[in-house]
Amino acid sequence: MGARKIIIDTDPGQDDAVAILLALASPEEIEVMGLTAVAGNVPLSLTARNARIVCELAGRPDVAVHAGCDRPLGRRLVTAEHVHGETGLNGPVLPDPTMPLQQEHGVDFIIRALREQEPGTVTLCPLGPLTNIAMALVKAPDIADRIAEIVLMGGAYFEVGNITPAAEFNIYVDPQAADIVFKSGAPITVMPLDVTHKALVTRQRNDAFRAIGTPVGTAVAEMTDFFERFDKEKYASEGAPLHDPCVTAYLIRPDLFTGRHVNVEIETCSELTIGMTVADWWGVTDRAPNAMFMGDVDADGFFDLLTERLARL
Ligand SMILES: [Ca+2]
Repeated sequence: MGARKIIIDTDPGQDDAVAILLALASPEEIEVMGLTAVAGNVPLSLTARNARIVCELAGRPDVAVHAGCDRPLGRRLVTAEHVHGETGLNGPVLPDPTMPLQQEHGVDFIIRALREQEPGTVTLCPLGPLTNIAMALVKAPDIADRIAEIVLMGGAYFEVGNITPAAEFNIYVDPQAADIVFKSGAPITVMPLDVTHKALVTRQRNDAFRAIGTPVGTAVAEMTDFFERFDKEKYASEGAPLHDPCVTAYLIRPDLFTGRHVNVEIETCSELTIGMTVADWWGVTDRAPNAMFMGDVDADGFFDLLTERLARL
């Protein structure tokens, strides 16, 4: 089996950066067709810049980076500088990117890539709010049947919310977009907080990144050091959750994750619970399953994979 063709849709974000690095370090399993930036953790001008910084850090200035949507479909943009810092990539000192941003809009790139490739061969990997993916589905409904799989980080069930008591950040920022994606009929695999809150960067795991001894290893250690300060205080946990790399790790080692194929619907109306991922984990409705909703990860296996692969860059 050849490498899976993927498009990473992203709002870097330190954990997005690690997810991208893991993908670029794994050419046997993953062929990165391009990156599309979206507004999320920080505004679009910064996420489009950060995506290029990460490609250059990986020694891959040839990767096509496209800017996508600069705001959610129907709501005011909410960002997360309080977690990720003013630039979104606070922690390491990294040079300004010199590689170009592509002229083509990220949404048009997604549509074109899905139409040009054989149906069922392109996987979308959203790591931020789902605005670009939803826009592509609205603009070109024919692509829904051509998507191999959407593997996304977002939502929560048992862990409930991290930006409001009921909602996870990516889904909360653009619940209308999430609603479109979950109703699209495309095969969906979800890495919710239930999984990512088990992928904690402990001191020992952070030391392992640093011990790689390369610019990538050092940068990843400094990135995870940075957001750890916020998360350790918030959750009183032994380390910060490394959310987005669960998506790219799944493409390499799906056996590290377990979950249930269930119905997931998005709350789009209630101001109290907007952005909540209502997952029918216990099968108490007759609503048809539309997503593989993950619930657990082999965290040691995940960090072993991450450290081994990052050392290649
Ligand atoms: Ca992200």
